[in-house]
Amino acid sequence: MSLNWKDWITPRYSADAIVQKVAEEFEYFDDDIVVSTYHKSGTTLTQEMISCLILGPEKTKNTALLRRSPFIDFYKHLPRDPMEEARTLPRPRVLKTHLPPAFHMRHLSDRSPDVGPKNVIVIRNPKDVVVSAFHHFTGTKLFDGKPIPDKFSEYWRSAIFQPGNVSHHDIFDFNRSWWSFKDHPRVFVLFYEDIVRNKADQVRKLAKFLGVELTDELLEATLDLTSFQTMRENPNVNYSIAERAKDDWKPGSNFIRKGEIGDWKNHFTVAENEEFDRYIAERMRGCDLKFTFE
Ligand code: PPS
Repeated sequence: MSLNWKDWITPRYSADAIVQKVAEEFEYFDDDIVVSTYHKSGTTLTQEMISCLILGPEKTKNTALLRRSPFIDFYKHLPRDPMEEARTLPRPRVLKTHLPPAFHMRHLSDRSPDVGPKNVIVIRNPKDVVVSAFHHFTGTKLFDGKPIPDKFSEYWRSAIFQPGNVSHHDIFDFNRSWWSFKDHPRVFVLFYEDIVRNKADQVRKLAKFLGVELTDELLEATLDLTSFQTMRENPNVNYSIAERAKDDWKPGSNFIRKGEIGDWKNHFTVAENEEFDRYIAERMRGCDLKFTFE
């Protein structure tokens, strides 16, 4: 699976010049950790887990997420360019992107075990991703340009069958292309559903990949700070209650929304679900990546 970054459809949150800069110029260090996900797949939760392990629970608790873990391909509505923000951070840095491996080929093409940033990928089943994205995109006032369909039946078809239409590129290309790097020594793939089901196990694996000594105390603090309830109530993580961003969210919507596996069952009709299942089977043919739907 190879996707050239120039074929990527720039999502609405970014701009062509920004993604080009990430692909060609942004300077990474070998001790960087880059969380790369298709949107709504558990990015924030994973950033929080890594932040606890690398930056420590105190800093994680008391600093706004965007200040300690910049979203480098994002450019809208921020007082500072996130790539600039990243340049000023002490190392090791914890960075976020929503970009596929094609954007990281400057370092991924080197397969030496100690060269290039460590890449943590999070994959979530596409049905729950599309549900989560629907609530995010219809719940904020941030997405200008072409209207976002406010009926779920229109939204999911648009998001899945016309990538780039509502915002992002194709979810199958994205996940298949990262999955093809799963054995790369600097790549670690996590699944959202595994984190929700057994976070302690995933934190242990993550700590091993990151080379962090995980004491019982650190594990405990990480689990506490990344519980759904704690993250929902934390204005440093939840944009819907953060002083600077809360006005962008419509009443009743929440960035840290439900945090469950299988909310798609409350959104798709039986016929829509069958249609989506057929499409998923077609798009995942020949790939051993398996999604968890329930
Ligand atoms: S984004 O906007 O792309 O960065 O969103 P992302 O962080 O990738 O995904 C958001 C979804 O993750 C859920 N979430 C959590 N689930 C379980 N536990 C914790 N602690 C947690 N924190 C965030 C969040 O609620 C979104 O999923 P939905 O299904 O909408 O609830």
